[in-house]
Amino acid sequence: MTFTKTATQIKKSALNELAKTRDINTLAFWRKEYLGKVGKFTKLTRQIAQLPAKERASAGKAVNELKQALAKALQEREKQFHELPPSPVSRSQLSTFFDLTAPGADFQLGHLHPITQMRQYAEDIFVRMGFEVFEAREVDDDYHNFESLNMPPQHPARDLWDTFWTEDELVLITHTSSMQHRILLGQKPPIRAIIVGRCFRHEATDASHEHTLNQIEGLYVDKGIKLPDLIGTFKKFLDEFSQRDIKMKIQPSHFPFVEPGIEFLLDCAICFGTGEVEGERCSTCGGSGWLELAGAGMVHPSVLAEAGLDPQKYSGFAWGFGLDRLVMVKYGIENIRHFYSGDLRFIRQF
Ligand code: FA5
Repeated sequence: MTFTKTATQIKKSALNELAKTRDINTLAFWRKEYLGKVGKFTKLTRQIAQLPAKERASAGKAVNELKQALAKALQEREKQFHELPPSPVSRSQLSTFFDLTAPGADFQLGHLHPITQMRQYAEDIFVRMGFEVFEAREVDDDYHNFESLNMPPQHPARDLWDTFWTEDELVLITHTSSMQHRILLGQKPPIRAIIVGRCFRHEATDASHEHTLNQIEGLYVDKGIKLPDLIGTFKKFLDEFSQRDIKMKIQPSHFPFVEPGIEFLLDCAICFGTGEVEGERCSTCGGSGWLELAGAGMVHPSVLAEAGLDPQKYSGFAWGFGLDRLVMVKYGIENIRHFYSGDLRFIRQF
């Protein structure tokens, strides 16, 4: 092939490929391939020296023409890229090009769910008070959820909890008390434990009842522990958690694993204890003015004995409160179902 023909071919392929460049980055690759130190144009120029003397003049002319043509075309293409507004078309053409050095695009960071935030907040308070934090199993056996807590099979108190069972007779825990036996077993008092976990109940849901709820259990066993220790410790935590002197009511209750048993109720944050909102019954507290927060009491002697602890020597208290309800009171949330609604307008407020 003659020198001039080669030059013509290089020009043709160069202009062709130049038209295919998509941006200044691909243009840089083109420049290197044709005009770079070992590019096609440079290589062609070097061949002139090997040509017979009579052909060199026409070869030189061809090379000059080629150089001018490529330089002009390159200049025009560069101008086009600088003038090109960023359009969807040019962006889609860019899609195959990945610029490692480009700064990352902005995106909105998420954050922890309010229940998780408040669980960590509560855990920190308890750790400062000297408790150790444990996590409950979400699926457990009948023994830990019921039997070890003084509720043998057929015990009527089991009806307090509408329960989900698996086909192999495991239970989705109804309360974090399911961990009490494991924590007491083989331990030498003092025992100071906090148990956090998700619990499940077959509930008809309403403003204060969910099928999935979060409980925080407290368990404290030592020599000489009495009911006022329970009340004082729990009140101290509540004040710290809500950052105010929270209004609380205590009333008797029954749970087979405590004796005596009590309940803690908090002033409803929606109706401020009046039971009414704009002349209607307050749906958050059912019109009572109080929201039941926790079951509690002195650990039953049978529960201590089942775990190998001498009830003559040791006593203790336990509580189990609904974290979701406590967060409702702290922030004035009127319906527990917001937490699992997946509604970002709610979640983003925390
Ligand atoms: C219990 O679960 C006992 N294990 C508590 C306990 C522990 C008693 C240790 C004695 C000693 P209860 O079913 O009442 O008790 O639930 C405790 C708290 O969990 C309630 O006061 C409430 O705050 C919360 N809770 C219970 N059911 C639901 C529900 N369906 N939705 C939201 N919160 C609930």
